Amino acid sequence: MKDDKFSHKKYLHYSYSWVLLIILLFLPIVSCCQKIIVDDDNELINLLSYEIIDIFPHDPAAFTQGLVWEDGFLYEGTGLYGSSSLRKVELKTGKVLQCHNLNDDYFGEGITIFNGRIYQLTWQEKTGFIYDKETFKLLDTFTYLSEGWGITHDGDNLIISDGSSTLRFLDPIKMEEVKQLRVHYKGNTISNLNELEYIKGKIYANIWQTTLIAIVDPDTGEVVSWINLGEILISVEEDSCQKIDVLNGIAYNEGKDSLFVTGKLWPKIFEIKIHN
Ligand SMILES: [Ca+2]
Repeated sequence: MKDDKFSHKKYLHYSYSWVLLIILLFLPIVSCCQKIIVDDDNELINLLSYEIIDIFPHDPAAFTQGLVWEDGFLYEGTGLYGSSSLRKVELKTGKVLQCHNLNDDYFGEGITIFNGRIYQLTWQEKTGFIYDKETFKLLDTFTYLSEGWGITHDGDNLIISDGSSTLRFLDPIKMEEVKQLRVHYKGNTISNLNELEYIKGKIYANIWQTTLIAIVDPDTGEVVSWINLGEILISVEEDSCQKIDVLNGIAYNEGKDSLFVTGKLWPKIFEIKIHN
């Protein structure tokens, strides 16, 4: 159905955006479906602080689903039926240097770059695409049983999220599942895991419909610390002339040990430095 262009995800956002904003302002530790343990001061335990070190333009029409930084360029996967794409983007200008549009039947999701190839998931089509990183030529496809949300890799395996609390590790050659990891925090299951980034031995995950990034131990599934980007979301809401969607997109800049973060339909990308 063409009505699917405004997907379930997007419909939910616009229906509840004001409610969510209030929740995020006053109860930053509560997401729509799960409670995250706080201490006596109502603060998240193991919450890391950060500073914004730079701000760059971002295509406000890009429904960001995947973000990677490599060789001085951003690579971005965008979603929505009819608007899904794979892009190579110039950081300082936001200019799209290279673009591959997906067929209208596919809702693009996360991307990762592994061994010179770009892997891109789709939401409910259970189909992944593998491209040559330089040419964006489609090299192969693969299938998986779950929905596709976020993807990254640890140098050995691809790591995929599907909106649940489970991360799936796939052998990048056979494309077979080799491990599942249930993400939890102080005994509580953490679901809605979305865009991913593997950074220095930990898995960073956007938690859909919140301003939180969970930092996950890949061996135990325990969330070892959190980042709350609520202040960034509020600043973008105040500055943007159009409706924006949720925070989504983490890319690691190894050269500066910094993160690029953005969101769906956000006009800006923020470079932040985490204080460990
Ligand atoms: Ca990423």
